[in-house]
Amino acid sequence: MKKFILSIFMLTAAVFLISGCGKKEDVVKIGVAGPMTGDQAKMGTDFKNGVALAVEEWNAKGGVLNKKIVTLIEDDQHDPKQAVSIANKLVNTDAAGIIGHFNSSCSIPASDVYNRAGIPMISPGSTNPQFTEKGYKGVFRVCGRDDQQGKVGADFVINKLNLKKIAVIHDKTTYGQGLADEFKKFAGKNVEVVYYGGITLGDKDFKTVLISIKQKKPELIYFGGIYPEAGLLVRQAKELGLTAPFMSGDGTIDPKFIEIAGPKAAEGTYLTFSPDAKKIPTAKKFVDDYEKKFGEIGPYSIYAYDAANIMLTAINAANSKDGKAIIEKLHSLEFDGALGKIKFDDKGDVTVAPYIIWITKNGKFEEFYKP
Ligand code: ABU
Repeated sequence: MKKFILSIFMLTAAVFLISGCGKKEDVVKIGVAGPMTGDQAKMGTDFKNGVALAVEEWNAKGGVLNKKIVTLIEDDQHDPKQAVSIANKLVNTDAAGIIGHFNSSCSIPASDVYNRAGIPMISPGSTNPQFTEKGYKGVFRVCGRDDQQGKVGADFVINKLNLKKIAVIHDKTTYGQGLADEFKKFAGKNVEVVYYGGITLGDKDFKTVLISIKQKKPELIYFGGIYPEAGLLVRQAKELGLTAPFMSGDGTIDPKFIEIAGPKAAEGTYLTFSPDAKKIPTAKKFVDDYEKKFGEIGPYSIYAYDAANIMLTAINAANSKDGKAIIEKLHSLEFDGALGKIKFDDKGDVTVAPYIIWITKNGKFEEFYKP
């Protein structure tokens, strides 16, 4: 009997070893986190595609640290609690770095988890200033900040449109309210804010708020929030006969905004975002390759692509999967991105973050004014 049990044990051990199940996977894992499902899924998909293209290019050249790179895609559903839950999941999977999240309301609480685990994160699109103000060494973003884009928007309203009365709405999120407050802080010095208030994320009917705004006769309505709500606000404002132009930030620059608002209502709306990636000479190869593979680039596709390349370059330079070594390289190196040269400051913000004014014309976003 003893002999029989011993043979079974040896046979099981042999099968286990031959199948490789006992070995630790010899790959470098990169976590990709964002809203992969739900009404902001377009942004998550842009992230996923941008990172996939960068990883495919690295793997074609042999990967990093002589290992294949694999991505671990996680969906935070733009919900802060879900973001913390997937952050905990990712730190337990031996990920060397994280590309994400999109929403500042997710990136900020998730950064507590990654920081505790010593894993670097680069957000392609979280613009709330608080994200990099916690003093975490491993937190980076390749986009600008809302104190920068809020000021650019306010200067445009004051100095170019010469307006005197505005309404400010936000979606009560970290990003939406934060951006609206930054805009109001700068604009409110020269312009009367005749309405200030929040709407609820996910609501579909904003007519009560818009009727109150109409009575105050503002010359512009500013919105801090994302395209699903922005599109509905613009459509319903038009239905109510509001003629004041609409302005918002980077959270609305997606074709979905025009689709939801309808091209007629969206005509003439302003927003702040960085310059058109399609006009940046260093981005040409990225744009061609991305569009061949996935179709039209999204606003944050190139940011995700650069974030992934930067993370992999830092891993390669550190010659290690150790978080501390990678973070050191992220702070010290200058990177050649599709967006151009990228260097992080001590906080993890990019040293150059240009914001410009865009306008919607004939159902498309166009660059309008460069400060
Ligand atoms: N920056 C656009 C929206 C993402 C966020 O910061 O919440």
